[in-house]
Amino acid sequence: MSLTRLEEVRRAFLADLDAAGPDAAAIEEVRVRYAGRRSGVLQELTAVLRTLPNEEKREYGRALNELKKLVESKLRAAKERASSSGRAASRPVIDVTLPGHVPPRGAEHPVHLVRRRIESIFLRMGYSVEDGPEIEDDWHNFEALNLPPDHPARDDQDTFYLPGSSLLRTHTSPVQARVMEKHAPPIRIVVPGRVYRRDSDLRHSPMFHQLEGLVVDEGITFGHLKATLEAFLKELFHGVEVRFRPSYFPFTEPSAEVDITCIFCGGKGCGVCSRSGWIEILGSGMVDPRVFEKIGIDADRYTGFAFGLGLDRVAMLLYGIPDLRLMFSGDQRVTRQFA
Ligand code: 2U9
Repeated sequence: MSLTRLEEVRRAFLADLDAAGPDAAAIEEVRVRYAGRRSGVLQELTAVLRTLPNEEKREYGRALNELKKLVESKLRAAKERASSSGRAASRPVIDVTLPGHVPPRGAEHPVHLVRRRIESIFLRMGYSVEDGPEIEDDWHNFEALNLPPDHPARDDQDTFYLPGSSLLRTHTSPVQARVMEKHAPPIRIVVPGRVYRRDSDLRHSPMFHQLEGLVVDEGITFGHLKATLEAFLKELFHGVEVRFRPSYFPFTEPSAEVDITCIFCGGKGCGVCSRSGWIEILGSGMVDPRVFEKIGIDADRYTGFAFGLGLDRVAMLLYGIPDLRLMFSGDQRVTRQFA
């Protein structure tokens, strides 16, 4: 009889709790009705225990305890559900019809623009574009390029040395050395990339961009160098005149610096060209046979020419950017103009 009562209460409790749903107040009402300390149903059922004959007490007591545990755990679970759905209800509603934030449109950096212009000229001449590591070893950055250990370009002042025996490349030339190690001639490549030197003032940035070129084949002459660089410069800077001046680089012999007529005054002389009418634009030369020997290319069979230019300087000239620092400022008033 009393056990039937427990079963009835169990069913009623489950039904009431079900009816309360996720409503926290309704769940609390159910708790008070069943588990309330003063007049809860479970309290009543506990009072019944004392009135039972001894032989019924054990079984009733065990069943009552089970019912209490059930009520407790079901109430706890219901309350947890209510509080988490309450949090969901208080979350801000997202209005998907509101206009979104339009991100500002980016622009290609002037250095990237000139890099691509120059690459496209050389791609049409049958060159390919190569790149390589910015962290280099002494051999590829210096030794292979005929830069003896006491050469000033190897000074601590110029090179960023890294822990161990590595360094930040001071030019893109080690990439050409690596290409020659891997591929037999004919080679026709241009190599753009970031390079690093311990130099920082109005005209120098510790990181700047170079583009170098290398041609190696049988029968390559200084005539090929001149014709190639003249064609290249006349296409990049429309209508300029080009002149070659003797110079020196450790990795080329003979070497030449190449000037164009000033693109601001047409050669008459102005502030940009220091009244000379000419602007120095690249360095070049015939690959020194000692470089070929170091890398293991037959210097009796092959000759080649190489050249290099600073992309940052070309970008400043082509786009009339007056200050090197503007190039790396990330200032959108500069970059926006290239959108
Ligand atoms: C190999 C052989 C020869 C690369 C060369 C120059 C001349 C040169 C500078 C111009 C301005 C770099 O940006 S700059 O500072 N470069 O004048 N570079 S010939 O000659 C090489 C390279 C690799 C194996």
